[in-house]
Amino acid sequence: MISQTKTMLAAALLAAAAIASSAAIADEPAAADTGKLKSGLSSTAQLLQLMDTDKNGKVSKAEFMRFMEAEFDWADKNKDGELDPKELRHLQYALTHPTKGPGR
Ligand SMILES: [Ca+2]
Ligand SMILES: [Ca+2]
Repeated sequence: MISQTKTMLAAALLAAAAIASSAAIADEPAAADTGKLKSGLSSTAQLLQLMDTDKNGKVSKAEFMRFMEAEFDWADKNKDGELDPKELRHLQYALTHPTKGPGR
C-alpha cells in the first residue's frame, strides 16, 4: 500500500514536471507561432551554433565580436576594410541565411 502511494506520488511529480517543462516551452514566443517564425528560430539556432564557440548555449560578447569580424572580412569582397552597400547586402544575406557566409 505504501509503495503504491509512493508510485502514485512519483507519477504525479513526473506529470507536474512534464507540465512545467511544456509551459516553459510555451513561454518561448517563437515556439507557439507560425512557420515563418519557426524558420526564423531555426536560423537563430544555426547562428547560435556558429557563434557559440565554447558551446555553452549562449553567445558572449567575445564570441559575437569574433563571429562578426569573420562575417565582416567575408563580406568585404574588395578588402578595402569598408563595407559598401553591395557588400553590406552580402553580410545581411549571410546573417539571415546561416548556411551562407565564411567557412560554411
Ligand atoms: Ca558561448
Ligand atoms: Ca569593401
